[in-house]
Amino acid sequence: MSAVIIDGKQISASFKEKMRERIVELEAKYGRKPCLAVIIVGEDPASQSYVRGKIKAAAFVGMDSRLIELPATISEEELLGHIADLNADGGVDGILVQLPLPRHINSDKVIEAIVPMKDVDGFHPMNVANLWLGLESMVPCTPKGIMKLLETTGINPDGKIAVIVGRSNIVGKPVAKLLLDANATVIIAHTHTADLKKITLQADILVVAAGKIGLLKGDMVKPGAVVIDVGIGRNSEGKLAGDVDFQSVSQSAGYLTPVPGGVGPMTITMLMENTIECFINRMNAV
Ligand code: L34
Repeated sequence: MSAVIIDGKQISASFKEKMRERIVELEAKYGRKPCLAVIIVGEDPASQSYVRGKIKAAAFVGMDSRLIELPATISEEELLGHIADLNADGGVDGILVQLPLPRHINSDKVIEAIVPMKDVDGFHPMNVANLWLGLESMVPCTPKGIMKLLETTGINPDGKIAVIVGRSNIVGKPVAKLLLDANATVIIAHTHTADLKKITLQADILVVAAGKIGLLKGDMVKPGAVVIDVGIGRNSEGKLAGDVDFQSVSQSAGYLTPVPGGVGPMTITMLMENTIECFINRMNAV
């Protein structure tokens, strides 16, 4: 058997098409377009590539964007100054600081400095608390994108066993909450999980966000399971690859997201959606 490949690039293109029309309507209604500000610190090639993707997507859907490129040597204080300026700028609806940040900068402090109303990543403690309480909140882009991929593919998590490998604040924890809200029975596995294979074999839906290229092999997947690969890195041949060993897992899984072209494009597309949401919230607040 061979898995159905979930085409994140195509699904994200159709979402962006709809957003493009939506933004024309929003501009007519409110007199301006949504505006996303992205801060990148340093010159990590992967981060630069993701940020370029974000700016490109903003242009595609017809929103304004600002790219703020800062040197890796910038002080925390100076970075916080840039955030304060963007917080105060009425023309900016969304603020994103690309992670990871250089070691001398405390990312928790940076995340907390972003005013929750412009927190398009949904990383601010206020948004995290609201998400876990089931109150209105900004939902982090990658988890939101994963849920949209499932929905678009016609996969309903209700009553299913969902296993998440990885417990990060950006992916593992929030996607666990979203799957729980969708009535899945959720298991979170991580680096200290004793027998990972035993756990992953139980999954009807498997979300792998471990940050270890090729971690999940075909014999760790129940036949027919839905496998979502959140990992992204370079393999020994220098090619982009995920946390899922595509070759072997595509033999046993029922559905599988590729890397590239799976979760990554959806992350960017959900960022566009969150920026529109912040824009509307702000327009209705004044
Ligand atoms: N603040 N930092 C903040 N917000 C985020 O949501 C992110 N993330 C993660 C890293 N740091 C962040 C991203 O934007 C990961 N991430 C991300 C975004 C886009 C892509 C991958 C990761 C992406 O576009 N991936 C393409 C391949 C891109 C390439 O060629 O390098 C794909 O098809 O998977």
